[in-house]
Amino acid sequence: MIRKIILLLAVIGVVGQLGCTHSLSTKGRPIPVILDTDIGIDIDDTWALALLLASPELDLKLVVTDSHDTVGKARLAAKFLQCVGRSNVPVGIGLKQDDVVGPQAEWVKDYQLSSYAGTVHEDGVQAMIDVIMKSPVPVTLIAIGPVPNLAEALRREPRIAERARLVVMGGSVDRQYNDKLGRCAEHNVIQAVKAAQIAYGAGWNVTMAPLDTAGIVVLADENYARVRDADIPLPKILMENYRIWSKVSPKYDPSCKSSTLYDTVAVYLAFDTTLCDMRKIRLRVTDEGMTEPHEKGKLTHVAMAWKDLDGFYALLADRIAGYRRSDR
Ligand SMILES: [Ca+2]
Repeated sequence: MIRKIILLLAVIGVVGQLGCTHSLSTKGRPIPVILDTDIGIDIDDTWALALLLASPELDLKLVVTDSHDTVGKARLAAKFLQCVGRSNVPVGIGLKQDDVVGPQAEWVKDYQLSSYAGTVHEDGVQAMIDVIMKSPVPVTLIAIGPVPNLAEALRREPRIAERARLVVMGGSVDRQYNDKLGRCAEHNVIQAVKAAQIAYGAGWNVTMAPLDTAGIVVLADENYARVRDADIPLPKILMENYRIWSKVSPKYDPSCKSSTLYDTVAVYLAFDTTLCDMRKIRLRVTDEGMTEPHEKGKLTHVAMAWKDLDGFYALLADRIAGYRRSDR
């Protein structure tokens, strides 16, 4: 009887809406993904990593650190993965630019990469290429920072564009939510404009979470409280990092709400898009770092607005607050 009801619901599309998170997985199998992240600068990368680990539609094959001190960032990613019981995930060190780790450096001051139980790739760009080229199914590359690693990977092995798709947090397309600013040169683009021009314009399928949608995500109220108060490792370690990070960014108060969680939207778009108003727009990255519509631009799937932002908040809280390693 229950099966009949489920079948009936499926036919009329109700299951598709309630259980909408499987819409992009391949034949029910988790989607292989690589996370390219500047974790440590803003805290939202850590939230995004938490959401990714707590999303059964996604199979995290590799985390590669991008921008600034990629070695320090690899220590941060590795310690986080280890603390939440996911040291099965390899960590790759991306192209190093400087010695800046960011406000979460305090959390890893005594942690050595050599103590990571999982694999550490000294050449994270090559590891990224290898995962993509060896995968029997297309890999989804989730980029939540500036993208020098991606530009370098495309330079070394252009065929990755045929075997991967890109989901990126970056850009600002219309930004109607803030009339004062209008479209602007978004951080991840302006930090490495040439790389963004190469990666956002490459031959792969590109999905974008621009500021228009990613820039208004702040978890608060009951949904935030569930994550803050959850007594299991993933949310506890996340909150530990948020409290350390907020010492350097005191305008954020971990007792009542999150900071802006830009990067979580890119992770969400890697497995589902139904909560967003998606548009196909030809975009080009200008030398000034703008992502503007242009007739010769790259056809991009852009999350232009939220259809159900409250639904996304509930998903974010449900997953992070409810994550247990044994669920995987
Ligand atoms: Ca980021």
